[in-house]
Amino acid sequence: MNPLSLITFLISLLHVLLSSATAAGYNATDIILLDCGATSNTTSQDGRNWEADPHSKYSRFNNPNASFSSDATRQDPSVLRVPFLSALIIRSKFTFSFPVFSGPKFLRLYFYPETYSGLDAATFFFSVTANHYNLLNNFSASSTISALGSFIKEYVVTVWDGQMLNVTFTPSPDSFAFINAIEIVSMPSVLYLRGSEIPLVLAEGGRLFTLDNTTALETMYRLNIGGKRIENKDDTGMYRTWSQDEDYLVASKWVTVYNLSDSPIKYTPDTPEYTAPKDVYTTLRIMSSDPWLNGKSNMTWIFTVDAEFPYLVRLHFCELLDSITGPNQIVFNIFINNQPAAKQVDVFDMAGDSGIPIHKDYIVLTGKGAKAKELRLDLHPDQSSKPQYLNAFLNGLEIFKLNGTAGSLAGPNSYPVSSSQPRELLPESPKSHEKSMILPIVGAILGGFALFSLLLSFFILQRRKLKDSLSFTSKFFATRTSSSLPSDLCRYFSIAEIKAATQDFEDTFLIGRGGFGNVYKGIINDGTATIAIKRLNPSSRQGVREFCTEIAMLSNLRHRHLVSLIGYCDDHGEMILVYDYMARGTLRDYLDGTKNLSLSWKQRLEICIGAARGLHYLHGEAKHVIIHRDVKSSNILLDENFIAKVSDFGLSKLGPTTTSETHVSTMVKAEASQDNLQVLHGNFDYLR
Ligand SMILES: *[C@@H]1O[C@H](CO)[C@@H](O)[C@H](O)[C@H]1NC(C)=O
Ligand SMILES: *[C@@H]1O[C@H](CO)[C@@H](O)[C@H](O)[C@H]1NC(C)=O
Ligand SMILES: *[C@@H]1O[C@H](CO)[C@@H](O)[C@H](O)[C@H]1NC(C)=O
Ligand SMILES: *[C@@H]1O[C@H](CO)[C@@H](O)[C@H](O)[C@H]1NC(C)=O
Ligand SMILES: *[C@@H]1O[C@H](CO)[C@@H](O)[C@H](O)[C@H]1NC(C)=O
Ligand SMILES: *[C@@H]1O[C@H](CO)[C@@H](O)[C@H](O)[C@H]1NC(C)=O
Ligand SMILES: *[C@@H]1O[C@H](CO)[C@@H](O)[C@H](O)[C@H]1NC(C)=O
Ligand SMILES: *[C@@H]1O[C@H](CO)[C@@H](O)[C@H](O)[C@H]1NC(C)=O
Ligand SMILES: *[C@H]1O[C@H](CO)[C@@H](O)[C@H](O)[C@H]1NC(C)=O
Repeated sequence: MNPLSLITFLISLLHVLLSSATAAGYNATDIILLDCGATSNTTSQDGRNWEADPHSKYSRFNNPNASFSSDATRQDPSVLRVPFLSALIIRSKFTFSFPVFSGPKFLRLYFYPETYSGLDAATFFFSVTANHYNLLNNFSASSTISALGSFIKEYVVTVWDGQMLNVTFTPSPDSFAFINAIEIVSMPSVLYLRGSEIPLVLAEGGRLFTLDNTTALETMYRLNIGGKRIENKDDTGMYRTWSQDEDYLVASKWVTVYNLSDSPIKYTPDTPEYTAPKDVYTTLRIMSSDPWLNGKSNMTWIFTVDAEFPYLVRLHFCELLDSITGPNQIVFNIFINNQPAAKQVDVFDMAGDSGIPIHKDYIVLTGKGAKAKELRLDLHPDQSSKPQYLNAFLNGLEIFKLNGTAGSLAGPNSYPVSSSQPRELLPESPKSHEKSMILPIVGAILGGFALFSLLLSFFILQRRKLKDSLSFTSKFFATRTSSSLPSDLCRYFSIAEIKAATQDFEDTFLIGRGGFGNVYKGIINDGTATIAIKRLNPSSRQGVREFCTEIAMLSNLRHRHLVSLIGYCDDHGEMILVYDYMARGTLRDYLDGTKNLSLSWKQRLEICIGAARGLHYLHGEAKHVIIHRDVKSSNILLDENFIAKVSDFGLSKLGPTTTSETHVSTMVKAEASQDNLQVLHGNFDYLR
């Protein structure tokens, strides 16, 4: 080892040592973990100790008859026992008073709506306040989509000098309140509520909004864009959770770049180490390699929010790509709810170097009406500044709801729980008398197994390998010539490759047969990737049209709940489609008992919601609404984690270009039951 490399080695060792010593980034002054209803202290899976409160340290001023402890009657194995098993059931107004230092705090409320001592939490309605902020009003914990299991609501509330943090639960008349656990963690006072002026995104533009510590926040979304989920213990000391962004991304054809994890992150006084964990900055989502395509497209995320509240949108950026070494290489515009939020954003230029994280805050006001329930973020390359690459990227995102002028953060319950509205929400399903919004879909999908399956099933896929996306990225930064269509979206396979993958269509590789041909499992990339190969029967005239439809439709679609088309082959008169392999096969196999394994109700519900999300994506893409026309259980495939993927687009039609023309002919396939299909093809807005 020569002296220079020894020095480099020592410096990097020092760097590793220093960064692990300050890995937490922030040391909380207050951490209170209260496992409500528990009789003894407990430890959760993340290694934290939860305090039981049998002697009412925090709640001694309440009437002892106001509450009682109870364990959930049944607990789903996917729900953590600590702190979700036990709950405090509250009969009348009940206050916890937490002694904390002054300053902003994260207040996290843990809920698991189940049956407690014979009382079904689905029937509970209650309100929650924290000091003078109204957090929840006549809230039903079962009405949120996350009520499929347990969930956590996170708030930011500032406690003033000499105050306690009082959290009060008030049951609605003739009802109960409940709470499974309460977590309080302090945060740096300048993290979110800096008292600074933040650009207000408005049609007129130019106005500023002062966000200070008199306002309380509710966390709506916190995403590690293009990266993996970051668990609370891997946060910077504040126990925030960062989720993946796939479910909110509109066209997921954009590239994910990750494993830039060797690059050092240079934190600054403006973006100190506690702002976000390193993983947020080392992963990102970036547009395609094709400048022509990028110039015509937006990279878009859509979020469901409550109308009539202001929102704080924080975008995290960090330039780490090797090819970006100066300003004016990637410059883009940011739109929020179709209004320009920032023009000519050049991350390298703003940060001053690569590897320096920055974040940008915006305030958006939402008005009334259905449209206001959506918060839409668009990134679009800026052509006017003539950057070197026409591209845009994002590393992380946080969205908070701000309290209204009256100090309330309480929105309506997400689902109408009464029976008065389903008709309105499902205009195409006049025969539906179901009271719940979820039951019709369950019914439709379960009912789907009565339909006979004509089409083929094809199975699990392995996500395309990391190295593919990285080599692809370096490829597109290396060449700047624009091609007509991105070949990366749909790979061309030669018949020789297909034959190699299936040992010349050997029977042992056969995984399905159908009217249009056979489906084989195939192995490619030196045995590192498994694919599903659908070989259409060349004699089928119908097949030619469906072959083309499927390529045209699917090559442009990427969504967590749609089967991805990897490529095709039309060599030597063959018509072959190549998909991700779905390890668990079709939903139908589970419903009709072909597979000796039955799905839990939770899995069924998640599959229904997944399939609905996939269909919603098809229906919701503004430019080309796609009507599947053949939704049935044999066209819903399951990956190894039982994530539902809608498949088989051979019969799909492009719908109207605007959502206002709702009455296109969407004639469904012959044998299909009109009712089921209409329920599934109805308006899925409420599921988002
Ligand atoms: C947090 O506490 C640890 C141990 O007490 C200390 O080593 C570290 O420097 C502290 N970090 C910050 C950001 O204050
Ligand atoms: C439970 O935890 C609290 C706070 O950590 C502690 O004060 C108390 O002594 C513990 N109780 C038992 C029984 O260990
Ligand atoms: C609690 O309930 C019991 C029995 O119902 C009653 O005797 C008692 O007075 C109540 N205590 C209070 C403080 O209301
Ligand atoms: C609230 O913000 C003001 C101004 O930024 C600051 O002086 C004050 O200390 C903050 N109060 C608390 C309790 O954090
Ligand atoms: C709470 O919501 C339920 C269901 O929507 C409704 O029946 C009840 O009247 C509401 N209660 C109050 C106090 O608003
Ligand atoms: C919190 O509750 C305590 C006692 O229950 C009361 O003395 C105090 O004034 C309350 N503080 C606030 C900010 O409401
Ligand atoms: C990108 O988004 C903006 C704002 O939402 C919109 O005005 C523009 O038409 C979009 N561009 C494309 C190519 O979709
Ligand atoms: C939030 O509520 C507080 C107290 O009611 C109020 O002073 C503040 O202006 C509100 N914030 C916003 C953004 O309206
Ligand atoms: C990225 O690479 C590092 C080593 O360079 C490895 O430890 C880590 O697991 C990789 N991360 C991912 C997401 O593959």
